[in-house]
Amino acid sequence: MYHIYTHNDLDGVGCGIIAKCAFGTNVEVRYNSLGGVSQQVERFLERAAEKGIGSDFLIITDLSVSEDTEQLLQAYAAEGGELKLIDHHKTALHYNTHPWGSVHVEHRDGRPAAATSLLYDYLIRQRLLEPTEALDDFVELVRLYDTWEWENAGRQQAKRLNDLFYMVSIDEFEEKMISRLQSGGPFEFDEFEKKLLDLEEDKIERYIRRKRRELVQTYIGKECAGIVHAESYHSELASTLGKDHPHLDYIAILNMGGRKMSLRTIHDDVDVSEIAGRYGGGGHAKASGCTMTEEVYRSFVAGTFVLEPLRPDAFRNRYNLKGQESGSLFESPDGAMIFVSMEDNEWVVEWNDAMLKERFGSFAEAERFLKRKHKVWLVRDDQLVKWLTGKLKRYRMSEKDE
Ligand SMILES: [Mn+2]
Repeated sequence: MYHIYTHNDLDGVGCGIIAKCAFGTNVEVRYNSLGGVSQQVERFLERAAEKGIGSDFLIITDLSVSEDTEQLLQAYAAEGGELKLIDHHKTALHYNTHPWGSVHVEHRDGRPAAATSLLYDYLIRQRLLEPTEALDDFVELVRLYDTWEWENAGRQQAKRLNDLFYMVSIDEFEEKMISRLQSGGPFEFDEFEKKLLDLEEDKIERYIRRKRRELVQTYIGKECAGIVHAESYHSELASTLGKDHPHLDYIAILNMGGRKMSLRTIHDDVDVSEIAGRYGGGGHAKASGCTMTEEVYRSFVAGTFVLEPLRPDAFRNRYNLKGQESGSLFESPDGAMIFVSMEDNEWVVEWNDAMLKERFGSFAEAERFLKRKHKVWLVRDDQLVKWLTGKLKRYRMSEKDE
């Protein structure tokens, strides 16, 4: 009998689905959260010790176990127990020191790996599963979604697969997918699913529009973080907020009910798995997470509760546009008016009529500085007109005085 312990997200359940395609009724699949797997695996090992080692093959996918459990697994393997840990998380690479560890962040051809795509390759290599067009398609969609590649590749279908996954129960999703994968032909959604998915997309859009107005900004350690509370649609939300506010190092999404925090970044020079690691979590460079410990609660929840949400940049302007050499007008939360313009080939900042001593090589640098340090936003055209009129008035008055 095969026993698969895997994650309860799309990639983890993808592993369960292709394992069932390979082994039929000769496999028992258990879906676990990040925190729950060690205990489950230890229980498996206890049962195996009672039954006598030899009849079972343990496969762990898309998840890491605790150090204690790792040692128990090592002992199990030493006694002849068959097992394999297949994963794609950078933080799991140390399992490769064990003969049963198989952790690869990338496939041999350089594509970023997902647990489902690694397990699929493994099952094919071991001649335990015959590849088909439908299986290839399904595995690739899961991989595209789990590695974020779908965004750049424009593969909306991958995201829709994940949406569908969260719209039905795991059991229902499993059943639907297995029967579709066994029927051959390319992998497709049926008409009913397409309708459901369209409705869901509208719903996500509305949710994100609301959450956009709840984002707060603060420094946690050296990083400038955007923080928002949300229970659903973490990936979509983080990607929208990250693009809205590229000056933020990462977006932290807090789920109080689930006592979890997800971290996401759009930047190549920020590694959120390292940041999650500080709080006992892990994951990928661009997407990671951890449990909401007391420390996390203090810094991210209690420490930011009094903050006002970030104001978005005006986006319908015709005159007050970013990056104009003649200038762009911003406002800060305490009501200061900030004018960024070009002077002698450098970008300079006028803060309530006084020049700041900082100079910048590009508009983007100036904007990043102001947004990170002062949470400024681009004001609407009518505020620019009001500000210019005020300036003109003061200028005339001073001329009269002379
Ligand atoms: Mn995964």
